[in-house]
Amino acid sequence: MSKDPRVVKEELIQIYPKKLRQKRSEQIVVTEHREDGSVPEIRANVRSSPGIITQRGCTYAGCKGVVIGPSRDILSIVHGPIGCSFYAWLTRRNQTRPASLDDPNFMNYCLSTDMQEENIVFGGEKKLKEAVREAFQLFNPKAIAIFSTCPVGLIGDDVHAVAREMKAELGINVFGFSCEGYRGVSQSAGHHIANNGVFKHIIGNNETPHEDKFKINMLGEYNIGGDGFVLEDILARCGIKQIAPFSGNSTYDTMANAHTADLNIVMCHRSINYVAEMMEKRFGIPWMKVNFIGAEASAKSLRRIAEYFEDAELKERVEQVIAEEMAAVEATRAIVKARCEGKTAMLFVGGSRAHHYQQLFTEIGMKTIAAGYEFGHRDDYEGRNVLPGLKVDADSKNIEELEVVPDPERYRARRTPEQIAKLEAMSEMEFRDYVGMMPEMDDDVLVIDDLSHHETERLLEIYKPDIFCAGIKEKFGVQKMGIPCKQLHSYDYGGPYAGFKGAINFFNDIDRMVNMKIWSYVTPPWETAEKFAVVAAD
Ligand code: CFM
Repeated sequence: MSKDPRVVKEELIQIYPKKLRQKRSEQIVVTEHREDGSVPEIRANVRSSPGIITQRGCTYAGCKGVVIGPSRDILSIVHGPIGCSFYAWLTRRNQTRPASLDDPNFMNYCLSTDMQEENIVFGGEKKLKEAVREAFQLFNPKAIAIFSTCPVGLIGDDVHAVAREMKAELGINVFGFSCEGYRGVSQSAGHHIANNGVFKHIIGNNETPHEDKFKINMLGEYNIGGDGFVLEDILARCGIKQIAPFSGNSTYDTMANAHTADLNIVMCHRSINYVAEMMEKRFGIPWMKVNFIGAEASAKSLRRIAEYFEDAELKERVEQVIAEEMAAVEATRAIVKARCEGKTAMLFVGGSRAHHYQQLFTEIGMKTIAAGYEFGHRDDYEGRNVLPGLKVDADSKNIEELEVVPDPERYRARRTPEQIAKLEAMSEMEFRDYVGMMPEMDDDVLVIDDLSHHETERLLEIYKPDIFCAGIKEKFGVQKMGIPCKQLHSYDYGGPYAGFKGAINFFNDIDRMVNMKIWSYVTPPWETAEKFAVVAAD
């Protein structure tokens, strides 16, 4: 059948009932750069349709698993049935490195109130209080975070009241999250709820000063497979002090101290842009989007940071680090590119990686032929310039928007509007902006929001890409069709993939996957269905 993306789009959705067909038709677009500089409008951040088999996760996953979970000394208690805790236990590869063996690290634990029918009927607040007291006695943490699961919202337990009471009783920071799984349409709502909590209950609580000249926070970096370790090393060698990572390899104190930095750099826009915005309003810290996925992208991001600080010595050191790292990158890239050039990739990941990883494929000559987010919003696809025109629907209204005003004592504009304008004019450095995925893609490529399983199968059959990037839920279904599937959430137990050393790892891993002969020996299940039927009948 035709591989024309417009024809394929119709093919993907023709099986659906009329109403769903219309909806999916708005969630699937073909890229184009229009004369006025715009890209096509996509429908995103709306509910998944029942029965469609989405890749998405829930709001609780976005709050507990993604944003707060990676902070090693905040003790997480899940208020809900045991399954919610068990299935979130050690399932994301956010690594952490305590300074010593005596330092608290709760990441391996799985704490739950283990709600039973009795608690559903008579309420679970008493059980939650007992759990908080018990956890405090056992672990003596600085902070305890309480996460609500679906039944908590349904029966109306007030986790915030419990948190306030326990905070007063125990004398440590205790805070709760109304992040019931159903609260939003996806993980994305959980990110927003977590951002609000981090801002309200953590940032600004630690006034430790730092003498360093160049102080930044790294937002939206979760240290999957050790990515954060690679970036910490690069920044340190450049002489840039990272006050707080949000939240890979972080602690309560580092995040509480974040307001002392002079710049926020944002890796994953989707999961943490709210914190960046709120910190600018309250403390006067500007933010800019960076990307450390891809060697060239990493070099560009480092140069942007150096330009922001307008320091000749820093710029020199940054150039030195880039030069040191690039030699090894180029050596591997030349070998891998010769073997991978012209091959094709599809990327369907959460909210950032489907964009960022296109860069790594481009660097080895591979072409992205379809991409999409599980839960990205229109600004992640089209750029933040669409934000003023976005309609806020009932599902988004469900999530609190914090009113943020300048802190009367601690607000200090790190740069004047004139300095910002000058920096923006000097290079392509933009503040408070994210251009989005589509403007950086080639024309005539399929972009699909909240890809369904049916669409995945049809895409694979029609295009037969050399590699499909997604998660564990998709992986084995895809590989049974004879196509290697790279997990871009967990990295298939590999990585790190960030920065320069990460790029080398990625190039080598992709080379192995796309050039492995074994895939050509796999017969897709539908071609063997008859054979199986005969065997079964015998
Ligand atoms: Fe940001 Fe992430 Fe992502 Fe994300 Fe995620 Fe993740 Fe992801 Mo999985 S924070 S949006 S909610 S970059 S866990 S580290 S890989 S879906 S693309």
